[in-house]
Amino acid sequence: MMESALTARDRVGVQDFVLLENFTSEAAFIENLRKRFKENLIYTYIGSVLVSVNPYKDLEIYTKNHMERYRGVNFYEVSPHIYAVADNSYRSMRTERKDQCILISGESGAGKTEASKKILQYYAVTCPASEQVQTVKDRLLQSNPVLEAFGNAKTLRNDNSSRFGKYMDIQFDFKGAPVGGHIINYLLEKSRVVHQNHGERNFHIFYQMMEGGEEDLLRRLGLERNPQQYQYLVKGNCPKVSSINDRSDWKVVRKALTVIGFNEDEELLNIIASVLHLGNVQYGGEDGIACITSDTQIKYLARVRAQPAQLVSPLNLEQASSARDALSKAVYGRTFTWLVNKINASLAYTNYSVIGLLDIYGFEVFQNNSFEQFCINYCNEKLQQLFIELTLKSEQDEYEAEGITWEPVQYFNNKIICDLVEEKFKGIISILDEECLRPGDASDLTFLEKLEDIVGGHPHFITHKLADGKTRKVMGREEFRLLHYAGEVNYNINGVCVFVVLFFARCNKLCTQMFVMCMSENKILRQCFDREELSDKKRPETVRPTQFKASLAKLMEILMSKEPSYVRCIKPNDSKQAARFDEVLIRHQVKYLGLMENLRVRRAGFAYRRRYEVFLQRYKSLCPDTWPNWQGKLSDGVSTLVKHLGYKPEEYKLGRSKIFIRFPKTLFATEDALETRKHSLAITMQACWRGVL
Ligand code: AD9
Ligand code: MG
Repeated sequence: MMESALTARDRVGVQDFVLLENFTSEAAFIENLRKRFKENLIYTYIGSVLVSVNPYKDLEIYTKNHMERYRGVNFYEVSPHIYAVADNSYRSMRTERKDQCILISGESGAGKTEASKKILQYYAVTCPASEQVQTVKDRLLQSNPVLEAFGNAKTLRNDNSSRFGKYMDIQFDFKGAPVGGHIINYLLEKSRVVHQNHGERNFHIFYQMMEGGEEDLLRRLGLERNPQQYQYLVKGNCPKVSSINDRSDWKVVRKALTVIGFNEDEELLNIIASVLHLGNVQYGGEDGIACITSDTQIKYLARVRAQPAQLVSPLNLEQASSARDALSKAVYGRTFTWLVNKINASLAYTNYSVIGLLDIYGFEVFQNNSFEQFCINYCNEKLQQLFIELTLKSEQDEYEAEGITWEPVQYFNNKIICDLVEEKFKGIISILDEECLRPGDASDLTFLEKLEDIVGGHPHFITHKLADGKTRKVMGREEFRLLHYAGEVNYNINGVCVFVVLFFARCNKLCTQMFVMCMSENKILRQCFDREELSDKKRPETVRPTQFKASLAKLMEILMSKEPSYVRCIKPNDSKQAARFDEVLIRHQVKYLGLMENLRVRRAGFAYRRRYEVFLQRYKSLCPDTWPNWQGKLSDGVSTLVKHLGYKPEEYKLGRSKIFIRFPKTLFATEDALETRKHSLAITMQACWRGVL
């Protein structure tokens, strides 16, 4: 027996949360997600925002046929899909000549990177291509395995976790063909180079090289085919991962490097090997002064220009090991940035129309949160602010400006938290920066004291000190808590700021100089560390927080200049299993992603709005009174047009300069009418031509 439409909806839920009857209920929201997830329907809209739940299994929904199905069709006519978002952005870019960006967010393992790859593949397959364009497409696609090898790692949450943030511009020519690209990387998790938690790994490239590297390559690099031999690879005690084939991935990466046009492979691998050797450098020594005791490593490191004696530095054992690790991190981090620049050069970017893809780490809350999490969460705070700016607030502001009645939606504006972090002189980053550069007795604790002095009274900042001078027992003395828009996070300041930043910068410089001297044969390294920086003329790299703040501000600027689309990714469970819907975990993410708030605004607002002249220009041919040209006031023209089209009063509103349409279906009907007219016009034209010929 056939299922009725009603029972079908009961079974699979609604494909746009806007259609939920009880749209303010979180339980109804989650129930809808659950129903759809059970049916393998992983995508659902909130208006134009796509919500995606990671299926943790391969679904047959990414074939070429699927891509064709989404090409050039209206957003709401087909079932929700990442391809619909990709296509919608592409068409808006083409028809409205406005740069686009697609912001993908969600926590680790939620499917952000997979989503961004699917979008890229969609463009690679569906956009027009010439031979030259094919090369760019290949390079765009091949940049992924390379960056993933160097920037992704197995973590407890995700076997292929991106340990850096990525913004990628895909650039299109006037025919709509992808002709270039540009990548910006953010905050590579460099600490992973020297330390991994139990059950986690270092970056993939180390294991790929060790598993897949040819015998003579490994011999030249002085490496043994055994990760357990290397201090930097043993900490997580996890050399093999069942879902990863390092050997075949190695082949993929080598091929990708060729496609991108690399000819410095060996030098690049030399650096990777050097980092491993560096990790095995042992220190010994008397009188508390460190000197290197491991000759073999130095032989490969130095090749051998400098004598081992030259590498003795006036540091004690602990300082020497810390300096060595700081150096390894610096070398790896800069090589990564060099790699990104190299890929960018191969993508030959110039400024046409652009679609940007942002795949950036979601909110992170661990047992122990350090400076790394602070930066990541600050970034998410900024992205939320952008979301609020661009959708919630601007939507309300626009209705107000247009004189359209609007029921105000209550929402939490997280600007107050962004200010707490980034305000000049008074924000956490400024305070940290100042404390780092202060000579004398600066330490982690003086930093915390300064924080207490300056931002202690802020409603989103808490330490162990209570206002009445007593202490808050549940909090340690070396941490502060931020009340983020998404929830509370305690940050440990131990070693986070002054020590790491200042101390490492100082002794790092000494070692860096020596290292670069030793490795001066290596072109890549020579480009990574410029001479001036090493010669004490430049300020040391003490200002990482400020640099990060500046790069985020720049990112916000880039995003603000574009029309955004949003993909919100959700992880269904913590065990990477298919078909397991962990309600507690999902509810948490719905909250952190601000989805309920988003839904309330969408439901209260209008689906579509356009300036009168744009609307009239596009649809005037559908009404004899507005065709070919409307001579009167624009608003009267639009009013005449929509009345002719049979719009009902509840379906639209006319503002000062724009028309607002409440439901997508109204607009689709108008679009369809336009298509029909074009089609019949084309047939008439053909008939005429035939007549002429
Ligand atoms: V992290 O913040 O980089 O740690 P992501 O990027 O959000 O994280 P990722 O895209 O890497 O997560 O997805 C994690 C894993 O989930 C993938 O390796 C796939 O095994 C799985 N996944 C994600 N999306 C899909 C999908 N659409 N279909 C099938 C998927 N599997
Ligand atoms: Mg990722």
